[in-house]
Amino acid sequence: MKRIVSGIKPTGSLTLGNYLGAIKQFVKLQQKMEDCEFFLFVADMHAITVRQNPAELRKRILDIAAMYIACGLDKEKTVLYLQSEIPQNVELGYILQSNVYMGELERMTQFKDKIAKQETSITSSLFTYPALMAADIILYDADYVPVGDDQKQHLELTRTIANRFNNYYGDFFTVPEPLIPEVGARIMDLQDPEKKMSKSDTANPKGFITLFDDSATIRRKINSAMTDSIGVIKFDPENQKGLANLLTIFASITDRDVLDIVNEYKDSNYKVFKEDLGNAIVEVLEPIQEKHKNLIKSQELQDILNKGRDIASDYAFKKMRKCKRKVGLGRK
Ligand code: ATP
Ligand code: LTN
Repeated sequence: MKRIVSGIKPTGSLTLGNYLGAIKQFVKLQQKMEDCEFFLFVADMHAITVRQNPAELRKRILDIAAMYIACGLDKEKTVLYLQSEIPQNVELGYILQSNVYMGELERMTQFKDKIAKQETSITSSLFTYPALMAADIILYDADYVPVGDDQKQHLELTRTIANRFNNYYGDFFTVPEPLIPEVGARIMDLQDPEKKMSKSDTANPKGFITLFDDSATIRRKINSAMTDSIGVIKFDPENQKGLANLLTIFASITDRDVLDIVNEYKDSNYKVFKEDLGNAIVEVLEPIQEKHKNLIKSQELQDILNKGRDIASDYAFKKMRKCKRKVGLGRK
């Protein structure tokens, strides 16, 4: 049986970008690939690579866990867990740090972008982040890793690290394949379509829609999304970046073809188009929010996380015991 592994960091409220680029893909894959096992986790260890308020972090961890289920993942078929509850993730992360080079980590664009924004107080864990991410994946012998476009480079490095380990110590880890959606892999900021919609970018809340925004807020943010003065509805990511992003969101959230939507609105105007898009988003998010509200305080969610932790832990424990033996650590 093939295994699919992916995670999301609790660094802020989940955005529409996280939903369309990642969670919605998980749900689709689960429906399509029936013979696959799904290991999905909340990457809480990754969140503390930048300062987090402990109470807020704990709340967001559960928010994300509940959101996975509220968005339609099948709780029976999903092994759902918190990264920090499986100590072997960090243990393997350390071994992989010893199998990745400074030069490789320095080339990571996510790291370069984050230091460009943050300027001071860069933690060493932010730098070594890709080694822990590689561990999250190869510890469970993932065959596939569904992620948004921004994670492509990290996945390539994961493959490099896994191959390097296998070449030196003998075949041991499965080398994973990324799965990047055709539409929705890179949702852009609503106010600045040059940059990715990001949940930790709290400076401009009008730039992103969170999965917790109420209907009025969603409609307002879509209505004020940046477009252009051309005024014609067509898909032109070169010259109409903002509109192209909105068309992508529309296509992805409704599972329609971009060109089909362009055709429907080609004689219409931005105002009508935005109103319909706002409604389409609300229609999808409202029931998700309702489910999330019921789950968040439930024993059911705790039970799902306990079960997920036990299954993941069992696999991780066995794999790590063998891994240490391969590397020559310990006494036997
Ligand atoms: P941060 O802003 O803290 O860096 P993030 O939202 O970019 O967070 P994650 O929470 O780690 O990053 O992302 C979880 C998943 O969502 C990943 O698979 C990532 O590729 C995907 N994702 C994040 N932002 C977008 C986006 N704007 N468009 C499409 N997919 C996205
Ligand atoms: N690095 C990712 C989140 C992440 C992840 C993973 C994704 C951590 N570990 C393992 C897939 C598989 C991010 O920043 N978006």
